[in-house]
Amino acid sequence: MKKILLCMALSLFLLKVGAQGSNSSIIPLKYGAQYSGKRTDEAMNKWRSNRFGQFIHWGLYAIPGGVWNGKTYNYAAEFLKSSANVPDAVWDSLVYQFNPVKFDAKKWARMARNMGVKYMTITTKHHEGFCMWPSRYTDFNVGNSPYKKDLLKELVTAYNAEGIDVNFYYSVLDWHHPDWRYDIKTPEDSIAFSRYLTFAGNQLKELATNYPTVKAFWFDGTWDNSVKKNGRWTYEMEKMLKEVRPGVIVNSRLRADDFGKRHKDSNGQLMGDYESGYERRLPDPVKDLAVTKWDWEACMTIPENQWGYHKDWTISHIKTPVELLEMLANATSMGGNFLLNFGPAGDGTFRRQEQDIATTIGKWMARYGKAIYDCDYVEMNKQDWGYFTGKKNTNQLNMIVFNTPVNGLLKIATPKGMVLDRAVFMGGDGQTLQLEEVSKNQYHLHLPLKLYDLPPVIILDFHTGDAGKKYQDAKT
Ligand code: H76
Repeated sequence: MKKILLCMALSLFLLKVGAQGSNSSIIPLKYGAQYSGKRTDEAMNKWRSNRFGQFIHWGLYAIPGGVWNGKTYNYAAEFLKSSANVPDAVWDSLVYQFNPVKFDAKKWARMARNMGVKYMTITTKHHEGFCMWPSRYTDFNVGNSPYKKDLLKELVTAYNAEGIDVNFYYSVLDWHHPDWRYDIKTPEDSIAFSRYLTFAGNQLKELATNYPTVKAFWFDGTWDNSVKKNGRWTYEMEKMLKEVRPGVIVNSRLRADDFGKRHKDSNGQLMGDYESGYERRLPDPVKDLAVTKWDWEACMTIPENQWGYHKDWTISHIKTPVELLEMLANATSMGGNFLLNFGPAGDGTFRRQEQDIATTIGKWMARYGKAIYDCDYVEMNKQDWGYFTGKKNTNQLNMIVFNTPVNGLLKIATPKGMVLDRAVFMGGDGQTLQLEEVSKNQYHLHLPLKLYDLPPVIILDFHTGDAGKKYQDAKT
C-alpha cells in the first residue's frame, strides 16, 4: 500500500514537473479553438487548392464613391459615412438610389473566370449595415432598393456556373442597427447587444440556409470590445454555421475566446479554419510562422487602402498586374491564399483599370496557373530571382521569376539531397534550359536574356540523391 501511494505521489510529481518542464500548462477554455492543426477534409483541401480569389466590396458606399457634398475624402470609400460624418438617416436614404442598371452577374463571373480566380468573396453586409440580399430580419436590404432583386443570388448562380466558389463576407460591426454597441458598459448595453447578436445570428443562419453552395464565411468588424466580451457567441457561430452547412469554412477574424483573445486563443491555438489577419500585407515567413502551422489568406487592395469604389484613383499608388502577381506567387510559395479586391461602381460596372488588371493577370494565369493552383510551400528558401512553388509529393518544382539578372544566371540553391535534372519553360516549346551545377547544391540556370513582359515560370525536374564527391567543403 505504501509503495502504491509512493508511486502515485511520484508520478503526480513527475507529471507536474513534466508539464512545467515543457511549459505546456494549458489554460482551460470553453470558447477557444474547436480543433487543432490544419483541416484536411475535402472542402478545406479545395479551399486551399483554389489559392487565388476575388474579393468584392459592393454596397451603398459605391454610389457616392468617396465624395460627399463635393468634397473628396481620401480615406477608404466604404468608410465615407464615418469620415464625412454623414447623419444616419441621410446615409440610409442611399438605399433609394441603389439601382445598378448596368449590373450583369454573368459578365462579372466571366471576368473572374478569365482572370483565373477559383473563388469569390462578396460583402453581403459591410459596416454600413446594408444587406445585399433580401434579409427577413431588416428592411435595410436590396429588396427595398429600386433594384429590388436578390443580387446575392444572381452572383452566386453566375459564379457557380463558371465553376467559381462563392464565400460570404459579413461585418459584425453594424452602423445601422440600433442595438449595435462598441462596448458593454451598462446592463442596458448588455441587453441591447445581446439582441444585436441574436439578429446577426439569425442573418447568418439565413445566409447559410438560403444559399446552400456557400463555401466560406469571411467575418469582419469583430475587433470591438463588445465582440471581445462575447467570445461565446463567436464560438457558437462557428459551430452553428458548420452544423447548418457541413464543411463550411470560417476565418479566424470571427473568433474571440473566453478572455477576449482574438484569432489565436489564450493557448496560442488558431481559432476558425484559417488565419485571415494578413490585410494589405503578406505574412513574414519567419515572424508570422505562417508557412508551417496554419492555413491562411492575405487580402489585398489595388490602390493603397480602398475596398469600396472610390471615384478618384489618383490619390494613391495603383499596383500593377506584375506587382499583384508577385504577391500571388509569394503567397502560394508560403502556402497561403491570395484574395484580390475589386470595388465595382454604383451602376454595376468595374472601372477600366480593374478590368485591365484582370485581363493581364488572366493572361498570365492561363499560361502559368499550374504554378499556383494546388501548389504549396515546398520547403525551399526564397531565392533572389523569385519564388518556388510546387505540388506535394512530386519531383517537380516551379520557379516563378520576377527578377532577371543582367548576367542571365539564375542562382539556385537546393537543399542537401536534391539533385536538379532538367529545366524547361512552362507553356513553352519544351526546349531545355541550360542548368549548370557549379558547386555543392548550387546551380546556375541560364536564362535567355530578353525583356520579359510577364514573369516567366520554369519547371525543374529533380531527384533525391547525392551530388557525389565532386565538391569539397573548404577547410578553415
Ligand atoms: C477596416 C476595415 C475593413 N476590412 C477590410 C477587409 C475592408 O472591408 C475594410 O473596410
